[in-house]
Amino acid sequence: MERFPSATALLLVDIQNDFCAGGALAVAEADQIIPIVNRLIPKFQTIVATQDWHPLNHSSFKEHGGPWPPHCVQHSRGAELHPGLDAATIAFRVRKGALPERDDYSEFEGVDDGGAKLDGLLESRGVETVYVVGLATDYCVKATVLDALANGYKVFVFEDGVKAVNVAPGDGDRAIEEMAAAGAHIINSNAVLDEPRTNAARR
Ligand code: VGL
Ligand code: ZN
Repeated sequence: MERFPSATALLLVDIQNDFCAGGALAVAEADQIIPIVNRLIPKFQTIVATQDWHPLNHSSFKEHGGPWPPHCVQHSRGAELHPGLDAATIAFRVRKGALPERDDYSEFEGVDDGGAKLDGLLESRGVETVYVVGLATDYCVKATVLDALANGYKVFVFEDGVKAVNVAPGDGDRAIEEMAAAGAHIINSNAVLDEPRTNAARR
């Protein structure tokens, strides 16, 4: 099976229990991306997984004046990556949102366990192109994609590998349009996965 070169990264944005079914901030249909992401993972040599990673007193939580229910609390089960994710080949793990007073949606604000920032980690592998999947389309995916473009990366977003919160109906669709307008390529996972060969499709 052909893989992308190591200079092409797959970014798994916040695929965490709290954003999936039964989670504190469950995103509709979030679990549907898991099998798609697991089919994409073997295609990449450089995989980065990110986590929303909030302290209990985070300012984005309703009881502290923010818009969200408490979610992705540091070291909680809700903050763990979805257990269905094939996580063995993840090269870097980046966490963001750890400061109580500010809410970071972009993973470019995140750091790994050693304090290294996402941009530096990608640079260490010579990454120039990023493919993006994850949660949520209208928040962390969008902010991360716009930052990636601003930082000079070539960016692809799998439209079937992202799901939106849709606080207002259409937020997810508008986020996709915004990312495309900024220069992101919006593609379907079929574009990089081997097409299932049915008799009907082969003539
Ligand atoms: C996110 C809402 C609150 C996200 C994080 O990962 O998209 N959304 N915190
Ligand atoms: Zn959050």
